[in-house]
Amino acid sequence: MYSKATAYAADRNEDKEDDSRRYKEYLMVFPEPRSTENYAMKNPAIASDLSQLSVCFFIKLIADQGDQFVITYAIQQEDNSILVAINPTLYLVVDGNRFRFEARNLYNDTWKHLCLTWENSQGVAKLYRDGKVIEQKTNTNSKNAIVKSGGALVLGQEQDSVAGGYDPKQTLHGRLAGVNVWDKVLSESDIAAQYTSCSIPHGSVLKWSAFKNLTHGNVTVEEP
Ligand SMILES: [Ca+2]
Repeated sequence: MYSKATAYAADRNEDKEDDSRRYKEYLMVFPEPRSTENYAMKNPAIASDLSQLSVCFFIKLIADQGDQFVITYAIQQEDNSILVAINPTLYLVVDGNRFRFEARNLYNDTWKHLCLTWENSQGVAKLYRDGKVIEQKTNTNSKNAIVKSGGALVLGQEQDSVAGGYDPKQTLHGRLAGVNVWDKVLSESDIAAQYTSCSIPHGSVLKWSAFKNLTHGNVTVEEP
């Protein structure tokens, strides 16, 4: 017998299977209503200055709701030291310098694996989706820029001061897993391996396991 209830249960099971396949560790749910109370924060987060970096994560977004900030890193001198935001395309900010990518289809309620890399010799950033590089952007203002150590890294909110200045219209609503940060540009094969094997090496600068007990408000953790 086919009913709405069994169809719903089947969908839920598929969702669960998909989630646990992707996230052997755990995932974080950023619920509605969007609120400045809902975030995860590591403060201080980065121990050494960075002249290059890689940020990778899995994300599942349901709808375009304007600005949704995934990751923000703020220091005293620069509240936009690192930003990863989606509205409706993805943009990266490094030390106040913006890279706007053009990839679409980020909202269809399926998991995406996204990686961003940046280095300060050429001021080049790359966006990877599901293990493949899809865009490269140059911002020459980011040449020689440095991401300074000692700031706060927040998941799900946009900081206008260190660990504060949040706006409910910039809050993340969705699911997040496997957020890791490295102090180097990962190779294309490293990133492809993360996506295909779903095994996430721990970031050298920040690793996902560090955030598990750092949630606030109604952000919840789901384990496989
Ligand atoms: Ca800001």
